[in-house]
Amino acid sequence: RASSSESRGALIVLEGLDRSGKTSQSSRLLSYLEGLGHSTELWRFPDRNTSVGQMISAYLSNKSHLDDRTIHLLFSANRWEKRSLMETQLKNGTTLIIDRYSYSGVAFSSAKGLDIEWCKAPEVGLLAPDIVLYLDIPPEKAAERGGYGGERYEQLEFQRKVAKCYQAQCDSSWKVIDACQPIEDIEKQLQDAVLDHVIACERGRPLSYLWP
Ligand code: Z5A
Repeated sequence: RASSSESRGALIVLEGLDRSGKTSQSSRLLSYLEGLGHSTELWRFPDRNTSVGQMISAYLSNKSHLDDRTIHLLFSANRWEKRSLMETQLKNGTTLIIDRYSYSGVAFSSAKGLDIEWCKAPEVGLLAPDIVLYLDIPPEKAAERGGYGGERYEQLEFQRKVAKCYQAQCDSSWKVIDACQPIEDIEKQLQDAVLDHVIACERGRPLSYLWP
């Protein structure tokens, strides 16, 4: 489904395992697009600043315990509470770089054994990214980077399952980048991958909705 064909910002999503480099690369991409004169913002999910986000944060830091389906729906609600602002900003011409989105929701919850279609259902109707940049790293390599902290999902065995659940979602619309390359090489590849999308959105590519 598609709507209007007005000029707008692009919705760029970065996905990948913990420590794959999403935070580092999102900031670099932000500087690049801003440097070219494109109005750009960097967002991340979970957004821990909202009341739902605070519940998620308590869960991730093991300060609270929630049923697997309950936390899944909270992650989704955290995206829904930002959806209208997301649409407003895109229609204002601002490109959004988003560090994690619905694909994280589906990957992490289905890695726990929840049915993938059940996991995808609450995401229906959220805005679809113009491009998903997947930073691909073997879980063992990611674990070697900076060490895992104490958050709930930061365990090698679980990250292996998450990697498989990402693979199950990957299609030809994803740009898969080898995240074991030097930071600057990845940065350049991401720049090359996004520019056409930013321009196509400026020229009026219609918004689309999950799941396209
Ligand atoms: N979650 C969920 O279950 N459901 C959902 O719907 C959503 C999320 C949205 C949130 O974590 C947790 O919530 C997450 C998924 C789950 N759990 N896990 N695991 P988060 O978003 O707060 O944290 P994170 O995404 O895992 O971020 P991170 O640990 O900060 O990783 P990162 O952003 O991908 O990597 P980084 O900080 O850019 O880099 C990590 C280190 O590697 C750092 O020292 C860098 O300097 C280094 N690095 C980066 N790139 C390279 C290269 N190319 N070579 C060498 N070293 C590098």
